Amino acid sequence: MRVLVLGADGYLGWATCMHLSALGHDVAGVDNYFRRDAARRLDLPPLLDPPPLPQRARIWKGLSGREVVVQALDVTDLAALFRLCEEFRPQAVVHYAEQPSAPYSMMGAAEAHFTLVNNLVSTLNLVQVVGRLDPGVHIVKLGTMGVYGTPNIDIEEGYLTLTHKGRTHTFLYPKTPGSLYHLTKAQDSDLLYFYVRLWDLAVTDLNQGPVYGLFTDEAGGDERLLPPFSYDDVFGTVLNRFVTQAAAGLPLTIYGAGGQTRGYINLKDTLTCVRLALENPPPRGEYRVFNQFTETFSVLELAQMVRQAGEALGTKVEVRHVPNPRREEESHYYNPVHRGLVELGLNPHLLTGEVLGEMLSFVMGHRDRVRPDLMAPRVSWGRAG
Ligand code: USQ
Repeated sequence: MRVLVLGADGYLGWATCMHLSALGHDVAGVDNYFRRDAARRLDLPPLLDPPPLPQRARIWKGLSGREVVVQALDVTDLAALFRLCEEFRPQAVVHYAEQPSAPYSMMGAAEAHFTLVNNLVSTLNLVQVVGRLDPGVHIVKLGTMGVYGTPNIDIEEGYLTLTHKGRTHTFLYPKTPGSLYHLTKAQDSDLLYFYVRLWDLAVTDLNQGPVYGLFTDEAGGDERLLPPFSYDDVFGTVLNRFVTQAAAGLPLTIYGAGGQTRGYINLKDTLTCVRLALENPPPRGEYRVFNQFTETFSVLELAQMVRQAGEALGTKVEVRHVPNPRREEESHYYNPVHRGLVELGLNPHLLTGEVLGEMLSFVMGHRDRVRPDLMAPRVSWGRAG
């Protein structure tokens, strides 16, 4: 299959390119390097800062003999995306080219504006290009579990069937996002659903929970092929932060009471899920949604697991509650369905003490690079001014 990966430089992008390339697919990857530039501008260096795409593509070719075509390209540039697709003629496109951080989107007006424009225009451009060149191209968009929020009923996989005054209809599951970033992910889903109904596109929306991990089969022992691993308060996700904090002897930062529960997934399983979605495309005219996570945990539970894993390695881990900078429920019902990907063959890597121990040991080996000043949350969800 010819697969185009938009957002190939991010946490998931390059790992996805290698995974698909190793399976024999022809892969092209593009990125505008937003996240790399923003991390530099905001002085938030990741623990691992892999070389830019052309260098990684060369390393991968040396290792595997396989070519991944890479290019600097901004997906909000419609003409550039059109030219690329005309040339590469993808059969499927994996869309990661969105601003991925909830705190970044809540920093101020400029960041909110960038997030809204980037995330919606990139999705709209993809739809326009696919619709015009070949509406049969399968669009696999990375969504987020955060679009659902934390409703007091079970979260279904994408849709909800309602009976109202004796009549029944199936709608997209109601969305209650908790940050501007998450709101844009609800809006890009609506955009896709709209064009699926209009133009009979074939779309899979992967509503993913927070991802953790560093290791992939394809990177092997070559650190230059590992993903950018952020642990700061803007681009780092909670479990990667906790592991880094524990490895560096810093207290774990639980925001508020810590009852916030989310669906988590190992990076390796993300790659499998994307592959499964690509190998099993929906028919044209279907907007298919999968809830992409493997286990649910509260923040408190994660902290306890990291503490235990740290202690097993002889490290004492302190857990600290800090005032929650976000507006979110700290104690709530959470029971999301996640059947679709398991039915397609996902066999999850669960969060065991061993998995945490491996991550901790790796980060401990790089603890001299950890900046303690990047741990406290600095972006508040409060009203501007
Ligand atoms: N949290 C802490 N301490 C920390 C960091 C976070 O208690 O040091 C809490 C947050 O308050 C939140 C939970 O952990 O309740 C998850 O936060 P997160 O920063 O790991 O994840 P989030 O901001 O929701 O966003 C991340 C990714 C995003 C993805 C999303 C999936 O950045 O791209 O879409 O996870 S989900 O959370 O299901 O919406």
